[in-house]
Amino acid sequence: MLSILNLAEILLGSVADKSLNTFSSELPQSDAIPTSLLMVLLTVNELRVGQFFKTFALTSFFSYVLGVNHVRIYNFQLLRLLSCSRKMTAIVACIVSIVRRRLSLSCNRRYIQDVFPKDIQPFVKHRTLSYEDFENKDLLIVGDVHGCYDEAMALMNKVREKHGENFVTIFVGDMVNKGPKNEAMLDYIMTTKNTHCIRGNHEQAVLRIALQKRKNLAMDERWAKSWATNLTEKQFAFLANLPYSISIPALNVIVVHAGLNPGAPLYSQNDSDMVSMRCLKWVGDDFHGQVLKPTSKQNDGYMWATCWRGPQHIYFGHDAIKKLQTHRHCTGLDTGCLYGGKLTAVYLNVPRDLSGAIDHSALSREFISVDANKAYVPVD
Ligand SMILES: [Mn+2]
Repeated sequence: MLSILNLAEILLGSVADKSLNTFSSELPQSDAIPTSLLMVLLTVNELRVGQFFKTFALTSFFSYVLGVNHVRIYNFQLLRLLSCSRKMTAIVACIVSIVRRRLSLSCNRRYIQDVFPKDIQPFVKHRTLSYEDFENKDLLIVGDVHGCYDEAMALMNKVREKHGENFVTIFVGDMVNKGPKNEAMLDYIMTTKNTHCIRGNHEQAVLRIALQKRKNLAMDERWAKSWATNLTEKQFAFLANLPYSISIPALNVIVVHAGLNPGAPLYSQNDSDMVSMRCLKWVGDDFHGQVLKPTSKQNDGYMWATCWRGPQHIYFGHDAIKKLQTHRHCTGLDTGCLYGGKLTAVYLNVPRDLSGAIDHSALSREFISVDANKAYVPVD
């Protein structure tokens, strides 16, 4: 009996140790192990019911007085060495978890303030285009433009020549920044009818620069002369309200800039993942053991798009290195126009029957692309 419990203890300790390693890069997803469960593991070893209740009461008291809802203990073995009695173990556990909790909260807060301050968050994170939004129209989804305005106009003309004017356009994000004609592109997406845009990591970057300028905060040298420091109120408000995703239930399609975590529903996706993820890799989680978590690095684990099993088809950009990606349930449209590649769009032909309902059996799609005029920046 004792050895099994010891084993459980060691296993729990090792899972927790892994979570310590990933702590700095991941926001805590859950507060994991509740006090009572930990205390059971801590005391049941001794198999003394009286002692168990005493220790439980002591820890609960500390937790309550100090305002900690959940107590985490990261390494039982270490705590055992540090303290000579069960009471001491409970006290040390409380102190460790309180310190960790405080650190984690302040780290979280700093992270959120630095990366996604509320001034640049949209009112609606996930938009839905209803049937009425594109009634009797087709759908065009365009890859990462990065201010390559001339190529974008060439692409739109090519689409119009082939299919006429009867379509709704969605840009997958990174419409601006890094490229040659950012202002012109921004003006185009703000003023063109039937055009929707997703937020990409570069819209996010532009907003951050603009916000730093507005608040007279210290700015990175690289960005101090950026075009983004001259955004007007209207441009700022437009970019700040770009959603992270657009869903089109009638076509079973979601458009997002970088990707979605297949393990979470849309409303609980992490903001930074949606604009920057490329891969999924296994990492230790406090409570669930090994889970797949998004990472923005190239070739770190699995390509997220190969892990997405539907049912929706996801259109995304952000990954210029991999060029056009056509997976069963995902399509990657970033073909590196900025780097001298192509600007690619997909045209979804949406036929209607006589009653006006979408005829799903006759849906078809076509990739349309134009070559970049030149390589504007080297691949980084
Ligand atoms: Mn991007």
